[in-house]
Amino acid sequence: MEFNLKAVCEQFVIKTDIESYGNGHINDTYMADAKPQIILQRINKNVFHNPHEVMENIYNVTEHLKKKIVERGGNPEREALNVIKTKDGKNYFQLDEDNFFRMYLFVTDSVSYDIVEDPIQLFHAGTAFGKFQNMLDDYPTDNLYETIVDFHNTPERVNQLKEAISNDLAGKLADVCDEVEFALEYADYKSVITDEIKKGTVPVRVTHNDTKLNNVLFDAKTGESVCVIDLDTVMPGSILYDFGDALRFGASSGTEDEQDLDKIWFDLEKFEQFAKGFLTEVKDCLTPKEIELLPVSALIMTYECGIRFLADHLNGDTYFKVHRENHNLDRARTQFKLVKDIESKLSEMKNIIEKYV
Ligand code: ADP
Ligand code: GN1
Ligand code: MG
Repeated sequence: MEFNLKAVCEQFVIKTDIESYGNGHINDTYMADAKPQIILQRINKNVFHNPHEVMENIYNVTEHLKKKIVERGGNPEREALNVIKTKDGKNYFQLDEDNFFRMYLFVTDSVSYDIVEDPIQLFHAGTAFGKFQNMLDDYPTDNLYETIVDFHNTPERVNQLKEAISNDLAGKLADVCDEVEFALEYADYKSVITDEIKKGTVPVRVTHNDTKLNNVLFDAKTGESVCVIDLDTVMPGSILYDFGDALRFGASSGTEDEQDLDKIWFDLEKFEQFAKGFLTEVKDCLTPKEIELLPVSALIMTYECGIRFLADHLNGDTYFKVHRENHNLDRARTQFKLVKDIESKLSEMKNIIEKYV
């Protein structure tokens, strides 16, 4: 569907032409070199059924973050997302029943990465997500809508995969028997985090829940992290989700959709850099169970993402954006390769964690 984006920008009192931008899998993102530079996004209504609630969360969380950043002597226009309101004073513009747009200040002189070029970037990403966690430590969990129910409920994700297998909507099941077999074999890990949450040994905190490397912006000159973005899934969750998910993407030796699996392994140097940055910020607030589960959280989050990609492949690619045939299948395969490799490195990961807690 084509949109008159110029007219959409005018709703936010910005007169500009605008171009596609970034590599997110969910929303449609555009950037304009206007004054000020801005990001426009069409919120994915298929994924976020209630954009109003998403934007209320984001507005309240970013206001909270900006106060903290000012108290710490930082620059709130660069270190937090800044929601630009519409001419009617709203946090988003609703074009019609299905199409919701929001605008942010573009974080100036920033870049995001789809693959780690230098492990030090992961140290900076770890610091960014650790600081983000700290700044939201006193944000009340009951002040947040659950924008995607059961987002990191891995047992529920396994149920969704089983449903996709039995429906075989896209008729692809016969071609992915090996992947399905792997997914079902590794389902033994599915409840490791959720069981501890139920017991209360892993506390529910305000977490980001989508700590992919390209959801951190880095300073184009210094290479240090500037701002954590993509706040659609900020919800009550576990710190293990944020730790594990960041490593799933950041500590891989290759891109998420690499087709040559010989190029994919879990890089312990990258793991160590992220752990160092993250734990320097949060180690004092972790419970013993959280510390114990840090290594396996990388396995579980990678497994969960792998089965989500596989389920979407079987369902006919209705959730994640795809840019080629079998794109979700390629992504599932890299995740499963990583799961196996992480499993063989868990004891080394434990030793690394011990250095930083
Ligand atoms: P998605 O949910 O689709 O992943 P994101 O919010 O992560 O969407 O945005 C996609 C990409 O756009 C990011 O990875 C980043 O490169 C860029 N981006 C998003 N917001 C900003 C911003 N405020 N300033 C600079 N770049 C941004
Ligand atoms: C999506 O939006 P993006 O591209 O940052 C997804 C994450 C997945 C990730 C896999 C809301 O993240 O959960 O881990 O793709 N976000 C949502 O790359 O589903
Ligand atoms: Mg993103």
